[in-house]
Amino acid sequence: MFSKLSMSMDSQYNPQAIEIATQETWESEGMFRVSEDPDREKYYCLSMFPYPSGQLHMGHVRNYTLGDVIARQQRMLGKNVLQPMGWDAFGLPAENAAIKNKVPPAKWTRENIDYMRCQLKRLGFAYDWDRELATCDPDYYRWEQWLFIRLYEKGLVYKKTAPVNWCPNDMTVLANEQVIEGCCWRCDTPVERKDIPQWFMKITDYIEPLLADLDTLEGWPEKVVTMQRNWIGRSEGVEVHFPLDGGDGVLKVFTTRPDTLMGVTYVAVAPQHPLAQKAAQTDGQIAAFIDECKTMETSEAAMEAMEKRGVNTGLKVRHPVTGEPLPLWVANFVLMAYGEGAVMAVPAHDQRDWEFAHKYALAIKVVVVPTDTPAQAHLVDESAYTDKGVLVDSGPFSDLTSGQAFSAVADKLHSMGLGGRQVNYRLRDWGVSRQRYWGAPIPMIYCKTCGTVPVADEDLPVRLPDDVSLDGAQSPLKQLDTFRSVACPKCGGDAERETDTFDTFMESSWYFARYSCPDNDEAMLDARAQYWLPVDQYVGGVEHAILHLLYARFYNKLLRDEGLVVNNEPFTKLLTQGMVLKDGAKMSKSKGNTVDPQALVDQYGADTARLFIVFAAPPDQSLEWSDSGVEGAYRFLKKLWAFAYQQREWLQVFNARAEGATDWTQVNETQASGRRQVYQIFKQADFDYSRQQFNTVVSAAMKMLTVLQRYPATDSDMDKAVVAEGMSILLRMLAPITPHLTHVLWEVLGYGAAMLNAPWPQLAAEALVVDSAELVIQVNGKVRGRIKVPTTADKSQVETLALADEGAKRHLQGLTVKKVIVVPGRLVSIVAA
Ligand code: ANZ
Ligand code: ZN
Repeated sequence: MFSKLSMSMDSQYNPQAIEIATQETWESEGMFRVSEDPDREKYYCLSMFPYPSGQLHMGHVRNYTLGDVIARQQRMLGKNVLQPMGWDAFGLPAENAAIKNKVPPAKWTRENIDYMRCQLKRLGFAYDWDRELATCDPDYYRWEQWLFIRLYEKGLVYKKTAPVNWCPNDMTVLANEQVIEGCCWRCDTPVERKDIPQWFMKITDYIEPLLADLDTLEGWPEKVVTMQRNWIGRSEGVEVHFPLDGGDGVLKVFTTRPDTLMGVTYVAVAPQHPLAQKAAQTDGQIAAFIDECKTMETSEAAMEAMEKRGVNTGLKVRHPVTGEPLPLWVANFVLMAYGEGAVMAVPAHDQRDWEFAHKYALAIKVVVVPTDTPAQAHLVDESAYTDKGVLVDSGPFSDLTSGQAFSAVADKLHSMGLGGRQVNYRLRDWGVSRQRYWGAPIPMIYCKTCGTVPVADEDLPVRLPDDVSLDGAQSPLKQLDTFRSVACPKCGGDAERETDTFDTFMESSWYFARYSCPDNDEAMLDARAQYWLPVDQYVGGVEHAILHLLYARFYNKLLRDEGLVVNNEPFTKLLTQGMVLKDGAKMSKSKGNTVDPQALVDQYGADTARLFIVFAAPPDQSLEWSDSGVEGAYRFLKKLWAFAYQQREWLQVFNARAEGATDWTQVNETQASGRRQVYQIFKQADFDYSRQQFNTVVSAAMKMLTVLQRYPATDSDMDKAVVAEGMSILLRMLAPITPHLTHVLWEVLGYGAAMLNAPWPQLAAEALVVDSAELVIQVNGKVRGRIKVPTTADKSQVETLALADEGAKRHLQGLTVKKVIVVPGRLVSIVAA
């Protein structure tokens, strides 16, 4: 293979020169281009694609270095490796930049992509750039629009009203990031909740498979699986219907503690509950309370911490078993979005209900007592008794355990037609409408005659107009008549386009699949997807452990059910890399503790940057930035270069010799020992690669260089063979981490033209065999001699040999041996007095 590098070698390590030359070779030869090869095992390694914010930060460099190390090693292991890269290009920062700098989001984004692509190339990542995609490409998002229409036809997407953050001054919807401490980021007006119609994806239809398949994700960190499980939040409980007093209908509540049913003393509904809304129409106090709740934060943490407050509606419901009337309250701690938006309150056994009852002087009735100490019923004076136990004062359910009562109450309610068993999930359907400009248009049309009509397939993509000016308040699409006005695909009459755009999680949920066939203009995916998917290794930040990964898993199942992929899960293995810290804090612009990767590469080169990042911490742990660590990485590479330079002449000749393979049975002891050390180190490094603990691979490489430096080649061919072989293992071991330097050394030292395709070293088992071991002899704790013993020798043989050693004998003169301790393979310790 032709190479720009000649066989001559600079005495100095010059990273800039060799890295750029190497990158040009890779690029001109298209070495990272891959295609499907059914005869080879495929390996798809994917790192989470970046948002094109302007420049790479250190977190990106870490993420992409780890992915690249994995991809390159898999290639050396003989696999057909796909490693693509692209851009998560839609989103709010482009709009903000557009407002600030008066550049259209499309232009800003494209320029950032061009710059960041150069940065990635300079770091030497082995990407197949032919597959690059940006999610703002109409060729990309058209397929998302296409799929959305298929899902609409299947009933898997629907429209309903849902709350958004609303700025009453700017008259616009705000993204969560635009709400700063409850106020609008532009004008500081307090933000309100407003209900508007929005599109939803029925992720809840897939909730059970999304849960069940978590068990198949053996290659995922346990903590991520747990986070997903908690996010889905399955709970088994009972739905209870409380008939409304003096009216028809029932109030439905969801409870996980039906055993406490006989202890209910009031019921409470969320401020947005229809019953609360109805009561507010005739009662100003209730209306005012509901109004106050509008500006309340809805995060779980905020709910937990806030003061529990409410108002009595004056309405009553009937207890389903006793028929007793119970007051109906509106309370700020009841969430509209969970269960039925209503709770049966059991102040004796639920702490929130207990606090609320104390505050408003509501009745507290104990119905569960501890199984072992049933007399301790009074303990609800201090707080609620929330554990399970035995039922008391519970009519037909008295004396049952909580477990037995669960079934008995569920069955009883079921037989009365007033409820029954129910499973509830925390996970809601996925709202995908965003009232923003820089996103993929939602392909729907509203016609006065035909209602909601999807855009016809032949009219896809619905392109986002990019000649817009952003004034900062509303999305320009809302006023852009050329975009909005459209003929109805059904009747041809005047109609209007949907002006909302998709949540950007829509694009990032399926890019992994599109990389298999990014050039297909006829279909979303094709047979190539079946070859490459699932992704064998996904690498990214743990901050995406919940939403992105859940949506991508959901999308994968949608694609499967559309017949586009066959796998159930998108990512076989997941590596979540730790954060990059400086002075103990996460690197961030706001803290002013960032290190610019570009400056690092300019000063030391990409290999040093990569080596430091890999060496400084295990991949899943946080990494503390250290300038001296970077220096150390650079020094090591210089040392390796210098050693290679010293040995280059004989290595070139030796590697070019015609004799063929070395006959390793002819090694002498010194040579065997050198070779053994090399392989011992490699064995550990190889294992560390397999468990992705790359930091210790680097320490192994450092150790191996030290070993090779101790075995300088002489005129003996066998001496040379040991060093030449060791060097070839060392270079290959380092190749995935520092690909440029190893590429050059591999070639100039005469090992071959393309390190990229060099085979991964094989463990030579015979090299590890130890025939005899050298033991240290200590007399009363001091080293007095050394002996060679066969590895097969037993303890008493070793003892005899040690006591016969000249050095030991000299120091034992006149003493009596009291004890001999043998540490196999290491030492014999003689205690004498
Ligand atoms: C009565 C009860 C008695 C409850 C008791 C708990 C202890 P998980 O496990 O998260 O599913 N709940 C139900 N809907 C609610 C809503 N919309 N907003 C706030 N709280 C709601 O929680 C289920 C429990 O959370 C339910 O069980 C209900 O309180 C409350 F000793 O019902 B429980
Ligand atoms: Zn129409």
